[in-house]
Amino acid sequence: MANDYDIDATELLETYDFLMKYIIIGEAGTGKSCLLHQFTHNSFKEHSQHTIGVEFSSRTVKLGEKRIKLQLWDTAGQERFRSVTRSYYRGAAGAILVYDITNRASFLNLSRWLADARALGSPQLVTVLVGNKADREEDREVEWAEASRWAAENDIHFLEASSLTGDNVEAPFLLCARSILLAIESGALDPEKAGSGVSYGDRALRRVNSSSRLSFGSLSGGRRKGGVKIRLPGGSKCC
Ligand SMILES: Nc1nc2c(ncn2[C@@H]2O[C@H](COP(=O)(O)OP(=O)(O)O)[C@@H](O)[C@H]2O)c(=O)[nH]1
Ligand SMILES: [Mg+2]
Repeated sequence: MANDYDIDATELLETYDFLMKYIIIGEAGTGKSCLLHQFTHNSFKEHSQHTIGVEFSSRTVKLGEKRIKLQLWDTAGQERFRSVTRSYYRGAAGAILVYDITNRASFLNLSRWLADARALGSPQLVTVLVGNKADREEDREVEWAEASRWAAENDIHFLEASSLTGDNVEAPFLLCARSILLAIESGALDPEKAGSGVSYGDRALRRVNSSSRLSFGSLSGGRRKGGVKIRLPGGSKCC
């Protein structure tokens, strides 16, 4: 409680328009954790260990004028964790489905992963297929055209990436967010509906009251352009 009004500039920058839940799925060893690490830290994760159950991270991205906070759930690909990881699929808005272009078995199992995600995720789940380890062209076992065809047949997006070099690592996350935003704009997805995997962010301060150490003046001096709506405890807004 003591920190309830401790709102600082960092927290202000953390405000967003939408919060979207993503799951990262696919066989063990395909590079899911490395992909995520490259996306959130801009570096290759050396000595990546098998993920135990589920690990969480997040990153806020900007699409046009919208700030979107991505909640990223990295799941273990191993069979023995399946019942644990599946429970995190619930209500996901986006799925990053990863296979390894140098491992044909990881590609052949994709249907199972996709079926699980579709069964448990949001009804409007947006899936992006990522053929990872594109830097290992000489060891390729899955042709781009074959994967692209499979993705089209299953109505999902597709691209190849390398968590090692960072090539195309941001693209699947942004592509997914863009599709979800389009679904919201077209009315197909309602963020206020439970289980949609998306919620509205509060691009303003939630915990402002008379004892707040942050004055409205420091808001207008901040980096954000345009008016900032502040939700007061009573539910009324001011700008
Ligand atoms: N060459 C190459 N190796 C990768 C890439 N991504 C991951 N790896 C390696 O693949 C192995 C498994 O990676 P990890 O992220 O733990 O896989 P996960 O089980 O799917 O989370 C590790 O040895 C990584 O160093 C990549 O893009 N290129
Ligand atoms: Mg992992």
